[in-house]
Amino acid sequence: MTASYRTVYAFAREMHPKTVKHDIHYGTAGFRTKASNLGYIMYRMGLLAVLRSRYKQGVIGIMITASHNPECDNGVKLIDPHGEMMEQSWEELATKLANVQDDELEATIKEIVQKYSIDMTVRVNILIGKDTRPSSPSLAKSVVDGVLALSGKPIDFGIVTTPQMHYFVKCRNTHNEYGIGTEEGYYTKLVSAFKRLRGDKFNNKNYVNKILYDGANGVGARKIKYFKERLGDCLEIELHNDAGIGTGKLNHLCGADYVKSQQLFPTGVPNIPNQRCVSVDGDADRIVYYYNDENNKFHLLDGDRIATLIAEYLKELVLACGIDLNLGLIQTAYANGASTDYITKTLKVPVACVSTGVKHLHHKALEYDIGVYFEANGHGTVIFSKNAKDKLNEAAKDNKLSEEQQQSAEKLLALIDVINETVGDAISDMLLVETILNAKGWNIQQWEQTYTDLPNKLLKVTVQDRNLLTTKDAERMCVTPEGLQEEIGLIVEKYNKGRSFVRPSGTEDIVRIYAEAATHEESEKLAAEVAQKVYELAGGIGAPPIIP
Ligand code: G16
Repeated sequence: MTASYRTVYAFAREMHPKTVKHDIHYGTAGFRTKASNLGYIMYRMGLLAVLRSRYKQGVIGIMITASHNPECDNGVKLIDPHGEMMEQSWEELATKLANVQDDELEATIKEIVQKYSIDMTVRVNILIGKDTRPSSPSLAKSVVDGVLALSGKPIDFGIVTTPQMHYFVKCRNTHNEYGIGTEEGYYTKLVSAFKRLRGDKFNNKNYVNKILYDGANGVGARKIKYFKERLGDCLEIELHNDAGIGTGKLNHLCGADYVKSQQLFPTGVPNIPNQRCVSVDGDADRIVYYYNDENNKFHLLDGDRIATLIAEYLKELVLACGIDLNLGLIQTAYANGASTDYITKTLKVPVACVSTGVKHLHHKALEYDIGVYFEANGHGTVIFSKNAKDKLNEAAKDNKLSEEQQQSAEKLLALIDVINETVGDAISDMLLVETILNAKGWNIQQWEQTYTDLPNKLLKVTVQDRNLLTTKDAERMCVTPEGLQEEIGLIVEKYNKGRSFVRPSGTEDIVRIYAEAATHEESEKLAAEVAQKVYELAGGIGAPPIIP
C-alpha cells in the first residue's frame, strides 16, 4: 500500500508535474481549460477515479472532452456508477486534489482514504473515453497513468461521445441489464427501439423523413455514420461538418452551441428553405433543431422546444394508458419565458427551475415518475422511475385493459429504450423527436406553432475574476458584486416583458448574460445594457460592450 502511494508521487514528479500556479475548479461539467494546462489534472483525476470506484464499489467513467469549447481547450469529467455526473460532494475533493502541490498528493490521498474508509485492496475498473480533439490522446495517457498509480485497471473506449460513455458505465454497473455495454450494444438498443416505434410506414401527413445533420466537425459526425448504416431508409440523415481528427475546426461556426447562442444557420450545411436541420455539439450531448424559411429567415427550435414536444407527447401517452404517473419538467433560468408559460398553462405539467448544469436538472428530475429535463441549449433527456417502468410493464401485459391502453404502454416502453436516461444525448434525443414528429405527422413549422418564443439574446463578458460574481435563486438573482442586481432590476424595468440575469460560466472564463423582451431590438438592447453594468461593476476586461 505504501508502495502505491510512493508511485503516486514519483509518477507526478517525473511525468505529470503541476504546471499551473493558480487554482482550477471542478466547474459545471468538470475541469475545462487550455489543453496544454491539463496534463497533471488528468493524472490526478485518474487517481480520484480509482478512489471513487473503490468507495462506491462500482465502475467509474472518465470522459476527456471540452464539449462546446474551442478545439484548443480540453476537459475532464467523472461519471458515477449509475451513469450520472459525479456526486457534488466529491467535486470539492476533485478541486482539492487538482490544486495541491505534487509533494502533497500522497497526504491528500491518504486523507480521502481515511475520511471515506476506502478499502485500497479492492480491484477496480475505470472506463476512459475521449472526443476528437488533437490533445485528447495524450491527456488520456495521463489519466491511464493516474489509474495505474493506484493499481486500478484502465479500460480504454477510444473516441466516443460523452453520452456513450455514460451509457457504458451504467451498463457495466447493471451487468448489462440496462443495455450491452459496447458501442454495438448502444447502437442496437437505440436503433431497434426507434424502428419498433416507427413501424414499417411513416405518418406522412406532413412529416418528411429527411434531416440535415451538422456534426460540428466532432465525434458526433463520426458516430452518426453507425446510426445511418443501421437506420437505412427508416430515417434519411444527410451528414455535414464531418472533419477528421485535427483537420476540421471543431465547433467553429457550426455545432449546437454556435447555432443556439448566435441564433444563426451554421456554415457547411446547405441552405434549403423549410428543410429540417439539426446541430449537435463537440461531444454530441446537446442538440438543437432549426430551419430557414422561404424568406431566408432563421427559425430555432432549441432545448425548450424539444422539452415541450416530449412532455406533451408523454402526457398524451400516459393519459391514454390510464396509469397514474406524475410527470414533471425541469428547466433553468435560460428557459424562454414563453416555454414555461406554455408548459404550465397549456400542458399543465409542473415545472421546476434549477441552476445551470445537467447534474442539477438530473437530480431534480429523479423526484418524478417521469422527469423531463432540458436546458435551453439543447442538453437534456427523460428519466423514468422504477415505479413508472414497473407499472408500464404490467399495463402492457394486462388483458383487462383496452387494446389502446396496452398499446400506449408498449409505446412508452419502447420510448424508454430510445432514450439514453443516463444523461443528455444528442443522437438519442434526435431519434425521440423524430419519433414524435412522425407520430403526430408534423413538419417543423407545426411543431414551432405550439407557442411563440420571446425574443432573447445571450452575451458574454470577460472579467478579471468570474468567481467574484455569485448568484442565488437558481441563478436568477445576483448576490455579488454588491449593487449589480439592483442595477439589473432598474434596467429590466424599462423593457416590455423584460427579464435578464447574469452568472459566471462554469466552462469558460467569462460571465454570461441572458435577456429576453417583447421585441428582438429590445432584447438585444437589454442584454447589452446589462452587459455594460457587468463590465463596470464586476471588473470587465478588454473592449467594453456596445449598446446597439
Ligand atoms: C456543459 C454542461 C451544461 C451547461 C453548459 C454551459 O455543457 O453540461 O449543463 O449548460 O456546460 O455551462 P456554463 O454556462 O456554466 O458554461 P457542455 O455541452 O459544454 O458539456
